[in-house]
Amino acid sequence: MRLYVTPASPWVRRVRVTILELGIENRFEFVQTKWPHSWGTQTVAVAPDFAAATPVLRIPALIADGVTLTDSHSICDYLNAEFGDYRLLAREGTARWQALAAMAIAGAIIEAQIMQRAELLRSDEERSNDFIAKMRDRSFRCFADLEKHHLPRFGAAFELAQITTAVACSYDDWRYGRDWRSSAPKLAAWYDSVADRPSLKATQPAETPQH
Ligand SMILES: N[C@@H](CCC(=O)N[C@@H](CS)C(=O)NCC(=O)O)C(=O)O
Repeated sequence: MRLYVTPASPWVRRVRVTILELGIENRFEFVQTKWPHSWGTQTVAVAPDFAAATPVLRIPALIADGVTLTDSHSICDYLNAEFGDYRLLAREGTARWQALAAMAIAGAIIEAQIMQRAELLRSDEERSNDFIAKMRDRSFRCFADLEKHHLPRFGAAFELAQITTAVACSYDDWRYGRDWRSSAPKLAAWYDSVADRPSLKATQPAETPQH
């Protein structure tokens, strides 16, 4: 399978952590993509093989046996079903819906973090501080909600809802260094307790090459 990646993307990271947690990294060719900072507002030039793989032109994108998947949700779902025997996300029932509910909140944080990033890459004249504040508020609200409604259900297994949550926490620390922990101190303690897992250590974010 071929997976298009960057080192900075939290969406890519949740897929890479999933791969490591499933122990299937040997099955992948990881293709690094490059992104000039103009990606925030413009269609940027990409390698022909990446353009051929995905009309969305976003990462992650997975070319698997007989199927191309162009977002992290479907990729994680696919890997969990095809290679994980549903151990990172229940196949059905209440456990599945609770995990999806938690993932929707953690995913909303990641989405807000990335939208904020794109906004910050705009020129000074174009940038909206209102929009940045809105994205920050959404992130912090969702961190607090994860703590209140979803953290109490986290079990011993480091499954997809926990992977997505840990990636959101880590990205905030790495990209913004802001105080989300005051909104969710118990979530912060949980994150600190999982941050040393090999799958997270091996996928620490780093700046994406621009050229
Ligand atoms: N919902 C998608 C979001 C993917 C996404 O937004 N990826 C970003 C990088 S973090 C991207 O490729 N941005 C480039 C662009 O929007 O042009 C997923 O879960 O994979």
